[in-house]
Amino acid sequence: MIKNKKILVVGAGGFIGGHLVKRLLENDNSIIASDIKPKEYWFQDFDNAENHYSMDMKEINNCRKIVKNIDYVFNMACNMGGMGFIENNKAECMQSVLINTNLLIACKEEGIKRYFFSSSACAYNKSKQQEVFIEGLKESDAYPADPEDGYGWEKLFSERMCRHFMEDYNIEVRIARYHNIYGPFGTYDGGREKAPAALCRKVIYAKENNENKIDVWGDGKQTRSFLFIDDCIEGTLRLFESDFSEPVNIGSDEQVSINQMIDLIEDISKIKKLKRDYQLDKPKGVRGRSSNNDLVKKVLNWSFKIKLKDGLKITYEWMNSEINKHGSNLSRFTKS
Ligand code: GKE
Repeated sequence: MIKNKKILVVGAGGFIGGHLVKRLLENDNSIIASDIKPKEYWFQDFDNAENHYSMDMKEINNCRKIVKNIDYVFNMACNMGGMGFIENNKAECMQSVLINTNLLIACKEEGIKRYFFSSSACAYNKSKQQEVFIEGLKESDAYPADPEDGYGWEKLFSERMCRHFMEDYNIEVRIARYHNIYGPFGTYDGGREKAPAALCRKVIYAKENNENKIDVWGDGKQTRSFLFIDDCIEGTLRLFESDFSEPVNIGSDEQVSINQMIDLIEDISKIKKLKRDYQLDKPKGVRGRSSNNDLVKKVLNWSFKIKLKDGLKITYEWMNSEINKHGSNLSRFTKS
């Protein structure tokens, strides 16, 4: 794994960015960490990194200021959230294109050797995700282009921007298409939370308040695969060190319906079976999605390890202790 390098992590105050900084610090790297969020909203904040709070990388001057004497850059920053956020904030999501573009320009000017871009399964063509159980999405399924409106278009466009900076200016790029990453230090309330955290939260509240039902968006039959954060970081670092510069899935191929995931969470919480109030008017996204991991196995000789039930248990226990600490107040993980 990368050692003794000077690395810039943009979006370091976010969920994946925070875990990445932790791991890179453990490997004796020197970390410059930046995020648009003020200090109090960083999910994780390490004293032994050089932290830049409230720094907006949509401003090219901020990119130019911070991309100095750096070996590698990880762009983990974008305005994002679960379906509830991305379906209702398309213009906001698309503006993240400025972060990637300005960072790449600054990297080109400074002669940065290698650059990582965090893309998403939302880049895949929607027509391949219309059935409940689908074959896992292969990297080639992003084209012909018809990604998720707003957020997915930004990701697909930015992937191509990376590719052309590599072709024209020799910046080595690495691009991961993440498939619904979850785990401790993720957003679980406030509107940006994704399904694993949202449903753990609902079950925790039902248990604490002796309620017998929860709200579920959609009919519960829609499917996804979810990747635990530790696998995400491992895959990210392996990809970064590989010589593969095309987009690669970093995801799980353990495809489950939302109903099956709720069953797992109920088992973890030891609550009796809850009634499910299916809300068909809520944001649902694609009907079925999973990751095909043939390419990642081939180019990295690696695939995810942590089963959904084990990752959910860790996540549930972490959230339970956070909710006990904060009560019904919104957590600090709610700010963009
Ligand atoms: N967020 C949320 N909250 N989703 C719920 C809930 C709930 O309380 N109840 C059921 N769902 C359903 C949603 O309607 C959707 O069909 C499914 O769970 C997954 O929702 P999600 O986790 O919010 O987001 P998606 O997997 O559809 O999309 C996410 O994909 C990632 C990449 O795979 C995106 O929002 C991005 O976070 C990311 O790109």
